[in-house]
Amino acid sequence: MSAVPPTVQDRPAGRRPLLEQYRLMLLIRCFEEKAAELFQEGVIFGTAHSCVGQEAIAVGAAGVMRDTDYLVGHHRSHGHLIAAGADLRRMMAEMFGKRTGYCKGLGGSMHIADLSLDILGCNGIVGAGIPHACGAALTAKLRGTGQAAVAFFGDGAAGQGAAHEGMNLAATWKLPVVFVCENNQFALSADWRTLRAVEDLADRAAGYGMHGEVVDGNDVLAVEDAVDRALEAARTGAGPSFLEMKTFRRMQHSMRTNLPDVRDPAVLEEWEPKDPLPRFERLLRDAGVLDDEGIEAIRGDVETAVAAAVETALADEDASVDDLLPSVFGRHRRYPAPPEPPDSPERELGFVAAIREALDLELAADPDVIVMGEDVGRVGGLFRATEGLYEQYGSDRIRDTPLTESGFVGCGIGAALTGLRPVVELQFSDFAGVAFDQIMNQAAKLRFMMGGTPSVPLVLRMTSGGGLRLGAQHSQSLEALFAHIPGLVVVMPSNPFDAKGLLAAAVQDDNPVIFLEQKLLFFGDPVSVPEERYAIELGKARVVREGTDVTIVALGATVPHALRVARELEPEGVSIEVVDPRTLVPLDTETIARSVEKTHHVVVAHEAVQFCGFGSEIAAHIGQHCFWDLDAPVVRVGAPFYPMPYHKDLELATLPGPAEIAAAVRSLKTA
Ligand SMILES: Cc1ncc(C[n+]2csc(CCOP(=O)(O)OP(=O)(O)O)c2C)c(N)n1
Ligand SMILES: [Mg+2]
Repeated sequence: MSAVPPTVQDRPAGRRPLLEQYRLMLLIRCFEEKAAELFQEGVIFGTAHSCVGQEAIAVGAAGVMRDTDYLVGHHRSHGHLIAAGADLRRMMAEMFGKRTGYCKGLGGSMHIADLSLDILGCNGIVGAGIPHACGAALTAKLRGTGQAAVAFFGDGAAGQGAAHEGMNLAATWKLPVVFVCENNQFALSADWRTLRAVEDLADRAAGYGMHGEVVDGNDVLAVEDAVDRALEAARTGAGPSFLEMKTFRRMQHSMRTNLPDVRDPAVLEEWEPKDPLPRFERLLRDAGVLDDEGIEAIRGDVETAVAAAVETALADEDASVDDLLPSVFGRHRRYPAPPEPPDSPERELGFVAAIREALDLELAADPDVIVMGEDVGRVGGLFRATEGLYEQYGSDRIRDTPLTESGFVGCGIGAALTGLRPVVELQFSDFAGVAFDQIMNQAAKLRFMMGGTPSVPLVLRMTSGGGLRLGAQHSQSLEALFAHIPGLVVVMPSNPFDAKGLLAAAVQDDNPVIFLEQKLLFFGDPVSVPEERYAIELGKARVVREGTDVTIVALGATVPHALRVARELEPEGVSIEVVDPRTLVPLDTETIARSVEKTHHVVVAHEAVQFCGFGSEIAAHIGQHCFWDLDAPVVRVGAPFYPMPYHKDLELATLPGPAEIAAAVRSLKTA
């Protein structure tokens, strides 16, 4: 499996000069030793992971990557960053928690990124960056830029679902990615020999249908050679490669050094003499390229560089609270009021048709918009929301994915980070569970962890709620779960007109948007929808019906129920105002408060389980901020606290409908 690496003499021309490679390896070593020292002194805190012993991989790979190739790191990535040209001072500053740090002190060692150098970020979730590299490679492939992506990860990470999903996706789509597995023998305390059944991790490549190779990761020339060949294959359309770099972690797992080192002493003994730095030094001496004097000069040079980085970073301003909230979301766009819907039955659309029209118009308007998901292509989506788009825009932009929610959501994130606007469909919001790390820890947090710099213009469309007798794993309304995570915009339209305009805004927004399409609305009457492209500003509620006695704040599929209740109770002399928040994050509390000020009575209704549902947040907000406007406690209407049952009657009894909302209104008026 492993190729014969070139010697110093037959090393191909055009590679980074040998002395520069040596200098970079020494620079990384010096940086890491200084960082470990500062950690022990309490100047660096939290956690940081030393790559001492693994420098040849970072330097060898970066040496043959183009400046424009994408780099995705992991938790042990200082070496990758330095080899790719990251600024030492900004790296140190980040670890010191300074505002001048790469992430303004909001991310720390594990999240350093430099998008200007095409370094897409590192990761505190083992294996999670792998699908991002696939997404970046997808951007490169679709744009035909000739760029490739290199993903670094450990032997432990190679076992993660995201790793398998990403690699399968990359191989299936022949994406230009190189997967560099740094097998440093251990995953925290676990010896890699106890974590796999194959001989070498690279053997797994065959299972993905890609080239696999074992590489001596402590030989910088071997690394250069293998990565160069893999990059060439990636660029020429041969698809990804899996390179298993055998290496060794010389330091403890983390700079905290708070755990006993349980590694087998025999392994340490075997690997210590293979330290890549003295090994390269010997090679260069033997080749007559380096001598004592040269070594001293280079050592002095890197020590000065690291000392200068530390000194300047230490004097920098500390991280600031002013950067916290502005780093969570990119600013939402403003839009003029949408056009009036025409008074013509020919322009009436149902919910799904409105979604389809929005997608069509956004795809037509912006070549960066792509649609991905299971069965979104020729079959047109499980609920037909993408029908006809494959025929119109082709398989590059309307992409059927393997069954790999974590893989394709992560791929969407990588594509979004690199300039595309992916609209990813999850057939059911329940399936978000399979992709939850990518949603919760990646899409939602990347911008914040990177100091508020990147935008992640990703839309995750998913059907939500019950009504189709699909049982407990296909019928949940999980909006409260998403709304609880800072960094996610959560949109929940209640009618075709809003669905079209809100989806357009979601696609054009620079933030990750969870777009919830409630199934019960698919069966509602068609309504008049303007033909042209329009967008509805995110964070603006709508007063769907004006009234004076009771406000019903209704979400999604309960809006039509609330309207029905309003009509039915009118003859009894109850005037009901219906407010549809439309977006839960950001939440338009002003419109809600204005309505409460008028009616003094509030019912909050949604299809989701009432306990800890989003209605609790609305009720709490009203209780706290509109208390003196209330004449009675806020009443919540939601589903009981059990999963959705299958039987028709039981499902009906579980879903809150007009009867429950009407009862809640009556309870207020009789209170
Ligand atoms: C999903 C996840 N599980 C567990 C951890 C805790 N953890 C951090 S690093 C690590 C070991 C990773 O091993 P490997 O991928 O081989 O990388 P190495 O640390 O050896 O460089 C573990 C278990 C984590 N950060 N993320
Ligand atoms: Mg490891």
